[in-house]
Amino acid sequence: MSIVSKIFNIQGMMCEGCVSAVKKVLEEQNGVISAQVVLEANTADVTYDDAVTSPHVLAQKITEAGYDCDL
Ligand SMILES: [Cu+2]
Repeated sequence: MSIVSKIFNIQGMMCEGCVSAVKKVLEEQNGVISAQVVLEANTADVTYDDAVTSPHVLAQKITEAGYDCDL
């Protein structure tokens, strides 16, 4: 188990509702401890256990929620 943080760049968030949606999707994933989503910066700072999940999985979930995410 190794706790790490990574900042994801997200495109397509227009309001605080989007921020809440992205935060919820991320925090529902196994291994995610917390997600701080910032609308103005178009970022999500995610703290997760990299033995359980990965940036690839998390970016995929953000994409499935309807936003664009570059790693
Ligand atoms: Cu919105």
